[in-house]
Amino acid sequence: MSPKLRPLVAAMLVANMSAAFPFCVYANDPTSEPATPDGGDAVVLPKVIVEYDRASIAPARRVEGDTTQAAQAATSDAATLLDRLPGVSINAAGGVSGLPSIRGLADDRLRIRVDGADIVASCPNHMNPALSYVAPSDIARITVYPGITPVSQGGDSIGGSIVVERTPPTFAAPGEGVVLFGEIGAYYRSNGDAHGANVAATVATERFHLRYTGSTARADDYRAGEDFKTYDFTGRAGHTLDRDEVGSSAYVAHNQRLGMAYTTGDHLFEAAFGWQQIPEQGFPNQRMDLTDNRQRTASLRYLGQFAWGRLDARAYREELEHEMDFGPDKRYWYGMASGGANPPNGAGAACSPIGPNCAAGMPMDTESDTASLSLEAEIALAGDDLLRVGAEHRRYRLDDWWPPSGAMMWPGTFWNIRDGQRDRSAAYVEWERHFDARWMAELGVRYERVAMDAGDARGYNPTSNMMGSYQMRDAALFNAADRSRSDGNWDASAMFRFARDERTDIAFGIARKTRSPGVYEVYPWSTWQMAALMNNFVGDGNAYVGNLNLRPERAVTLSATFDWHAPDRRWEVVFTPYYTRIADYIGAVQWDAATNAPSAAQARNRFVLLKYANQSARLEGFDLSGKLRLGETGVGTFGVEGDVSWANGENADTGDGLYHLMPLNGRIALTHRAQGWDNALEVVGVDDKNDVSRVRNEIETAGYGLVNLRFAREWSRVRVDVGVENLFDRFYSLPTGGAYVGQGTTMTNPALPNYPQWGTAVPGPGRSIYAAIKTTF
Ligand SMILES: [Cu+2]
Repeated sequence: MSPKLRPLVAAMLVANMSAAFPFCVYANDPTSEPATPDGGDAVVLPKVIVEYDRASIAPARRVEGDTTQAAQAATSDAATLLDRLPGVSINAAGGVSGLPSIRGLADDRLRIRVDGADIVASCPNHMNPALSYVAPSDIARITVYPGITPVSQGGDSIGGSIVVERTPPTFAAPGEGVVLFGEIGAYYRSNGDAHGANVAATVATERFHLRYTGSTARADDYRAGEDFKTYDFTGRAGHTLDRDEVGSSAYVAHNQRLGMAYTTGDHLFEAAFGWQQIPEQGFPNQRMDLTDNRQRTASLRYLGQFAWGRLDARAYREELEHEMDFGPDKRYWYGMASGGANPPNGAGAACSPIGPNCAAGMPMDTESDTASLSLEAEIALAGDDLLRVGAEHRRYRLDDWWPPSGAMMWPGTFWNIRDGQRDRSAAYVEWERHFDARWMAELGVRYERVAMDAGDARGYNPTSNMMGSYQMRDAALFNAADRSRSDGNWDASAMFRFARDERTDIAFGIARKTRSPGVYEVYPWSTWQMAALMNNFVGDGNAYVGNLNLRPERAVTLSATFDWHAPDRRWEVVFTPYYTRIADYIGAVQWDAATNAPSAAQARNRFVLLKYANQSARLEGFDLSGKLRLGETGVGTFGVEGDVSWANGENADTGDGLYHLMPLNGRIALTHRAQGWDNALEVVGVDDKNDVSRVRNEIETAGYGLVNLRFAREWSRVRVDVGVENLFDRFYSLPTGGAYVGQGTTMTNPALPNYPQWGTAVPGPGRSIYAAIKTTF
């Protein structure tokens, strides 16, 4: 890293790159020599990339290098790579679709980009969030801006930003001719019998670069540390689950990508095509499972260096087809002909033909089409000062419909969102000012226009309110309402950094950030419990109805980061307190479908119907992290590192807790590095969770401690990772994993003796032994 740009905090998580992994050479050390694979073919990064490391006065955190390598062995979910960052936790969902949460704010409240492209989930359950589209093995670096975010990295979000970068293009060194290199990896994890493989191959000359990456991942249901339920049935004849088996947690995922690049002097042109397919992904905390997800992407980029500064232009196109239905652990046949509400042994019998008395599953289809353009110029000013100006446009179209399958889902198609639109146009200016050697500032302002619309709604049966579905009433109200909306949102941020002396850095700032509601918060129109249960992207098992009158959320965040360290970073302690106030926070109120008004009485300890509503909220907390090199011995270098995160949130209107907040938690690891070895013994501790969202009947969870062991050994061409997660097979409930609805009669809230019933949290995985091997060529 250049001294000027050295991130305040990032250094603590950045491990040294290994020369054996040419893919891990990054732009952030312009003084380093390009790595040489053992084949002797020199490969270099394009000059324009090497010199391009975005200045960040904000205390950004990075995950890259060995840290990424070790985590890749233990997970198939890219979100999990962030789990070790202080203040970041993962809201568990499907096996490759976890949702990162930064200081209690998650999902659409964060801006998440993969190679410059904004990706949002196109599914009423947000089953396909941004990080579900990138395999852990394909990630070179993740930068997280917690809390206060530079306006160039933020926009249409109130929490932090996550920037995921794949490996940048590499070229042959002058005179090397054509070089060919790559890597092959495979892994196995015992819990859930998870296994997968990945390959990357690059052909490059001095000017051209072609790289293919492919990966595949597959897992069965995972097991908790002990039994966590008292029933075995799944709703399917002849199929039961063990009581420690977490239903609907299996998955299969495939990713492929072809990238091309051409470089000449100070210019780089890139084009890439991506194919992702998830033919199966279960969700233990959703009533549906993913039965197919196909994403195709195309992207173009130009990066150029000029006398005046730098220009970065990108274009992106994404087409997505997403399908859901009940997976193998959930009841599929419904209706009187299948055995009705309480069939023998809880198993719905196959019936035919589909019609008023026989339903075959409940297909739900979503299609979206995204096109975006972005342009950023970084202009060098006097001294080291920089001015960044940028413009972005993103066009998003979405259809969400549920074909008829019988019983109440009959006779026509249910249109959940038809012709949905959400378009963003933004412009920003950011000034990076270097006052002197010790003081720096970054000041920015951003304007963003978010325009939304949706066409007419339609129930399965648009001429009936049968059996309390209110389909006719709700659709008529929705179709008579003005559904187009446009928000003009202003963001501003001011950050300062002060290098007090060689042992103390301080960063502090204030940011105002705005987020317009997403299509799934505004347009789902049906108060029918069954339909609303399907519109849930938080995994709490409740039923949600959209609100056409939602205003954008506006957050003001204050935070400071104190970084005390030895001049050589032999030890460091980093402490970040923060405070966020959110006006028009999008919360929810319990809703009475019969009167179509807020419920008069609050229901407790069961699944409920909720409608999104603007409220206000505040969040405060701190992240504390530290590390210490204990000493060099004959058998290697020992160190200790750890972090503690605490957050407290409150709905300022109702006094209720905020949903999905992690309780006090921390981890401490004893690390050992020796020639070729990189090992760690890690202890994770999480406190009881009893500060919950009562309006959602969020489940309280007990505190727990876990022990993990990791060993990595690296030779010139081979790296082996082995380890044990949850060494003592401890049982625990995930504090932000939502409600367990992974098996049984999930389409409705069934009466006993049927399941699932309210009150069981999704458990975390029991012991898993894993091994991964990678070889480069
Ligand atoms: Cu879905």
